[in-house]
Amino acid sequence: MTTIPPGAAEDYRRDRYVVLPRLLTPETAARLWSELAALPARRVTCGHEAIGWHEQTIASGETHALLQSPQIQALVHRALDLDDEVPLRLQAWTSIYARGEFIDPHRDTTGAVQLLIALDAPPESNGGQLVLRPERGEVQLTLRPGDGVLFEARAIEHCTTPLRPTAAVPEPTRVVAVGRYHLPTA
Ligand SMILES: O=C(O)CCC(=O)C(=O)O
Ligand SMILES: [Fe+2]
Repeated sequence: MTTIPPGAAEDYRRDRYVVLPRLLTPETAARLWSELAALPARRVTCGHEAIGWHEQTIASGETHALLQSPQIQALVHRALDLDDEVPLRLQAWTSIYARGEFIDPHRDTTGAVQLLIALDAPPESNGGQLVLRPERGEVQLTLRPGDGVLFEARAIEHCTTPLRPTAAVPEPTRVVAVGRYHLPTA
């Protein structure tokens, strides 16, 4: 179901992130979101009402299976330079942003690596870009539904830009599925 470009793991090892355009088709992304949409969501805020979003835990189903698929597991193993036998523990959720919402600059505190897949995204003019600040420079990503990013979220500072209304899309929504892979604890 996934299309991973050759060299993705090597790119990750060099840059601590790699963009995976069309990891899923837009149709698959839309289908996964339509299945997840009914899950219970909890509101998360970081000190300010706009710095907030809704989160859903993904514990089973097609998106969970996708994040644990042999193709994705193999990518994570190669990216992290791990033997195939090393078990990875998956923690998965969606983040859902509405008009005005964003996540401010941070590094995540746990997990060896994160795979983020856009499931729903408004037109570029509505914002919602993912900004990565690796060691050098800054990367602004406008992820379309189905696009993925594998990144070392504990090392790379990242944030999103606020979703802003436009005449065409006054109530923009952005949804990402996130898989966080944990190494076994000793
Ligand atoms: O929504 C995004 O693109 C980033 C989400 C994120 O960084 C997080 O939930 O920790
Ligand atoms: Fe994060």
